[in-house]
Amino acid sequence: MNKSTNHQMDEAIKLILQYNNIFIASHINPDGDNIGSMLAISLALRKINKNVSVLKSDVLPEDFMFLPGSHDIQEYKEELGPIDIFIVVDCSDEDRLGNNKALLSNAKKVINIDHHISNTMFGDLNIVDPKSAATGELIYKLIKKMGISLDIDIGSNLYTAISTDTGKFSYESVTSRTHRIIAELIDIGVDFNTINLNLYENMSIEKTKLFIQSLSTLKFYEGNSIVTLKITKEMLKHAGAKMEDAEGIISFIRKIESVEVACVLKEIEMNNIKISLRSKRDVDVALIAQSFDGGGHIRAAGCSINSNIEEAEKEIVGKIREVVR
Ligand SMILES: [Mn+2]
Repeated sequence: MNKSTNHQMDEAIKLILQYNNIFIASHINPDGDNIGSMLAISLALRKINKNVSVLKSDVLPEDFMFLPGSHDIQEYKEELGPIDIFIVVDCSDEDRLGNNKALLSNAKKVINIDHHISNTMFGDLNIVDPKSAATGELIYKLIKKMGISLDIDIGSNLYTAISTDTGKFSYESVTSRTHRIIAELIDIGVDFNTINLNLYENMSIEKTKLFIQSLSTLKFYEGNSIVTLKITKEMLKHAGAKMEDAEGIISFIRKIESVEVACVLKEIEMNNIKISLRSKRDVDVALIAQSFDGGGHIRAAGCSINSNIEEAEKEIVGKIREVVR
């Protein structure tokens, strides 16, 4: 974290100490870093007697409902009172707040805490550090700097935030600092074994059935360096699954040894296909996604194509081929 980010954090602490009614919101399609960061800071601020409201901007995946504090997450309503400070975590731009975007203008002050390089700096204060492996690392630092003691509930949320955003501490973004934070969480007694069981060994039968069905659509191109997989509405119906159950299948097919680019096509509607892309070593999939008005990171990106799933597959494979060759 550089000097100016440090300064932003000091200013944020002053504001938090000065005001009482603090709102914290998730983003749309919330992930482990988003939910874990949000819950960790909310539990910490309650320890210093702040009036904290934790808001959801979208449906929360069931997988995270084991987290301490998760049952206090609610939808915004006016009865919650005035918004002194609105803290937004792991959210690269205002649109990711969904309906809660409107609250930005109701708040006296907005504190934006994130690690996406693409963050639009929409806050009054912006604690944005692309070098952090997870927003959870920044939340850890903020809590420590405020002198609030970590406990198992806060620690379990921080562990979840950092573990899920780093592929279980394996991505290039991980530093020795990441491991030192985790070491401290283990020292205070965070039950990482149970958390890992909840996060990673908890696949429903419906999801399992969806995986099995969708694997029959695997197709390989360019000497097995490109792989595609399709998930249709028909498959969901058959498996009794939801589209969110497709989460994780792309990292599974990227594991295939010859694969450089993995592509999953999801049929949201007949002529609305959502495409996820992952690469392993050389290909910048963000560039591929951008040519279909999508975006993302070098190793993980996405876009949409408005045609049927077969057509969409042809189009995206054509584009990937240009890059892989
Ligand atoms: Mn994150």
